[in-house]
Amino acid sequence: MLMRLLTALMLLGLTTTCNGFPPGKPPPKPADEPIVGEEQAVLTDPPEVPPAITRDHATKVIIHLEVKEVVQRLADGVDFTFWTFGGKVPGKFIRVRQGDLVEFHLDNHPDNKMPHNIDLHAVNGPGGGASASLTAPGHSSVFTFRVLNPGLYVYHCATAPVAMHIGNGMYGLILVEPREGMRRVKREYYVMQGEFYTKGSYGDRGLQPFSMEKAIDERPDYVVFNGAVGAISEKNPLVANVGQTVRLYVGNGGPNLISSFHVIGDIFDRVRTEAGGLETTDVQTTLIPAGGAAQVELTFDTAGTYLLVDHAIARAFNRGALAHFRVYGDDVKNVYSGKISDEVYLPEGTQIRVATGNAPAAPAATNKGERIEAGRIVFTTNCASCHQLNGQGIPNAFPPLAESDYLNADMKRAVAVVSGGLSGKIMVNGKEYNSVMPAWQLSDEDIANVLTYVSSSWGNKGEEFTPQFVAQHRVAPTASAGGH
Ligand code: HEC
Ligand SMILES: [Cu+2]
Repeated sequence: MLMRLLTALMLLGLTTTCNGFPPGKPPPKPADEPIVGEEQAVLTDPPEVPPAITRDHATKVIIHLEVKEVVQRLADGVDFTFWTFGGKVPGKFIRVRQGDLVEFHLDNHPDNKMPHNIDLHAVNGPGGGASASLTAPGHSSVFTFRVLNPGLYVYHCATAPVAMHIGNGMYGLILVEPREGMRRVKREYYVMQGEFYTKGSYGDRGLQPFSMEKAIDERPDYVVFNGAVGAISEKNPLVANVGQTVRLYVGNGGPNLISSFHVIGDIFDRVRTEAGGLETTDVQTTLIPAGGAAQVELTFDTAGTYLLVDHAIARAFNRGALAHFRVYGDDVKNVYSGKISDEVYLPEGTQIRVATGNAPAAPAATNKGERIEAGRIVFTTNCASCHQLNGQGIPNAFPPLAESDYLNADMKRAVAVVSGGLSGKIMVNGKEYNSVMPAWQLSDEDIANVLTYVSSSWGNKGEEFTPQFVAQHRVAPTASAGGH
């Protein structure tokens, strides 16, 4: 009986551990494991992750990480001076094995203006490396540490003012594989949230300086994944096939906000909460503290585009915390049918909803340039949620205002649409829309400004609408607003 059990165990490969330690003896403590050989770490930019570790022994891992201060895109038309670990935000992904001895070189590029350092949460030792690595521009510091705990750890700059260094993008992740290895999955990605505080508000163009005041007040203008609005966009999504298991290494650099990390349209099969040793299952939204991480695994069950968001939802739809995940393969209809039918639902007597709130009295525009500038603000606050900041609308739901033949054909009708609302079938650029646009309680001035802005943007005709013109052609909001 005992022999049979032993043979069965041997067949299963359970009598030799996969971490290379002989059976029958407790393995050495990670700090006491013999170091065999040395190697240069493979570091990757987001969203890539270095290859899994196949070694069954500890080694000396040499890491060179270069700090670079670079001007890069934060959003369309918006640049920012990022301080980076390796040229991108977040910084290079580092992957080591528990028991390894890391020889860390922090190189501060001579063109940089600031001293920097690094605090790795994977370090056991005061400051996590911070004081040992404080480095002036044009210098390089070296320190070593022994990797004792497995897990996924944030690293960040800890030079004063810390909120400024982290707030300029100085963070990344280091993965410590446990000695017994990790479950292999088909795909792995590196995603890290962080927020940005700029002098101007969301979308204000040009090179935006960092705002220390907003950082201290925790009032970010941008909350993004991988360093920019749209870093993981529809054009540049994460990808997988239906049925493949995907592991996401998700970090939150902060500096201040916590993330309610969620994937719209899928459930995390497994989550290592706070990237610790505890694995939990069937999670919808996982909380990632500032300076923390989570390791999530999911399998998409039907094809399509899924969205990664911070479910503190204004951040996703108004501040940039949105990423695209494209899943290829079959539409599995018994899992998800997709839209079966769509009709407008307007019960008898329903009025088109009128947006409430009094339009604030702003100083009147005195020329077309001022009108466009004022109209841009009216647009961002009242129209962009449906027609989108770039005027492209949303297919099948909100028509485009960009190069809109409907808009350009008739100025009076445009005034009627915005003042009185619109419902029923319309054709815009050859596509049919059959929906409802609410009437807007906006002043003549605001309607004139927003229509002048729209007309002067995205390839439209460039007409100027005056408040007098709006006053002549505005209509009262009614349910039949679409009839003119
Ligand atoms: C709640 C979503 C929503 C908001 C917000 C919104 N619209 Fe619309 N808009 C629509 C829909 C839906 C239609 C199409 C209605 C239909 O199918 O009859 C539309 C149609 C239009 C059209 C005519 C079609 C075209 O593409 O040219 C214009 C012009 C327009 N909107 C301008 C605006 C302006 C300006 C604002 C801001 C003051 C605004 N909309 C805010 C949903 C919205
Ligand atoms: Cu720094």
